[in-house]
Amino acid sequence: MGFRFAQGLVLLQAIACVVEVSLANKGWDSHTYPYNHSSAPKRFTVGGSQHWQFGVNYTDWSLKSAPFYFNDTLVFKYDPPSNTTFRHSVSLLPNLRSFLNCDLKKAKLIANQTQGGGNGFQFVLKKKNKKKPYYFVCGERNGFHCKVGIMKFAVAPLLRPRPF
Ligand SMILES: *[C@@H]1O[C@H](CO)[C@@H](O)[C@H](O)[C@H]1NC(C)=O
Ligand SMILES: *[C@@H]1O[C@H](CO)[C@@H](O)[C@H](O)[C@H]1NC(C)=O
Ligand SMILES: *[C@@H]1O[C@H](CO)[C@@H](O)[C@H](O)[C@H]1NC(C)=O
Ligand SMILES: *[C@@H]1O[C@H](CO)[C@@H](O)[C@H](O)[C@H]1NC(C)=O
Ligand SMILES: *[C@@H]1O[C@H](CO)[C@@H](O)[C@H](O)[C@H]1NC(C)=O
Ligand SMILES: [Cu+2]
Repeated sequence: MGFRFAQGLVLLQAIACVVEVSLANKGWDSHTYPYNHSSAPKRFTVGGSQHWQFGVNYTDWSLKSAPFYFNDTLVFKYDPPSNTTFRHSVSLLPNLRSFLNCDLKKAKLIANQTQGGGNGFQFVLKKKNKKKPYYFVCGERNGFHCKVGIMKFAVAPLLRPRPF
């Protein structure tokens, strides 16, 4: 089930990208294009008002928030460790297979359990990733938050179209 779902996600993202690019290519007539593409990078709070927590569908959130462009910032907000809340963190996984399986063996922790407090942990989508999407997961409980809590999403940033 997880595999089919994630494949669907990748496909949906691909479709979203194609639509976005084909719209952007018509950007010379800004009136036909519903969005105002100012070139300023945007900030996204991951999960919107739900923040980064167990059981929220971040795939859904990312599809609805797309497109993401290079230099946009993702902000992960989550409660610092306490006796009454789940502990979360943010890790990057290296490839689609580890992402589908919530396999943390090669996970790179980018924000520990305390870094989501206050204004949250900020991550800038950099171009150096080139063709590879970013695979974000919560690595807590040895993959349980990723697998069961569905705290995972992929982002493939696009080049921001230049305004004409
Ligand atoms: C796009 O947004 C910028 C900055 O907010 C504004 O100056 C510009 O007039 C807008 N362009 C259009 C076509 O709405
Ligand atoms: C999460 O949202 C995606 C996209 O809207 C959907 O395809 C998927 O079935 C949802 N996953 C779960 C576990 O509800
Ligand atoms: C991202 O921002 C840096 C510096 O703020 C700038 O040099 C670079 O061209 C930007 N990259 C993209 C893809 O917009
Ligand atoms: C949290 O739990 C520990 C051990 O159960 C206890 O010693 C501590 O006082 C608790 N802290 C708070 C803020 O309730
Ligand atoms: C989490 O990261 C912050 C900032 O790098 C650091 O100050 C803090 O000691 C770390 N906390 C833990 C529990 O590793
Ligand atoms: Cu978590």
